[in-house]
Amino acid sequence: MSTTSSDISGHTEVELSVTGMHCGSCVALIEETLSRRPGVETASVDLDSASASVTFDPATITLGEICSIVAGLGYAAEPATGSAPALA
Ligand SMILES: [Cu+2]
Repeated sequence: MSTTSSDISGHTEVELSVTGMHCGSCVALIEETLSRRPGVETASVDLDSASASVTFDPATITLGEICSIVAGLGYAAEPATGSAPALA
């Protein structure tokens, strides 16, 4: 994945763009749900920029699963395109 980067420990950090959040409760829900999942090291959600930074172990959980977890909470998540300009 071009939007992920791995360090030598095997952990991967990805920036997600998350839509559908309206308040701090949304942020907390996503952060808590993600960070409880095995394989997720850290999950940091930013409401203002509608983005999430997630560090995970790709041997345990995949980027697709992370997006599905967020979708299951009622939001939409997709890898942020670091190189291409967003449509906003
Ligand atoms: Cu909310």
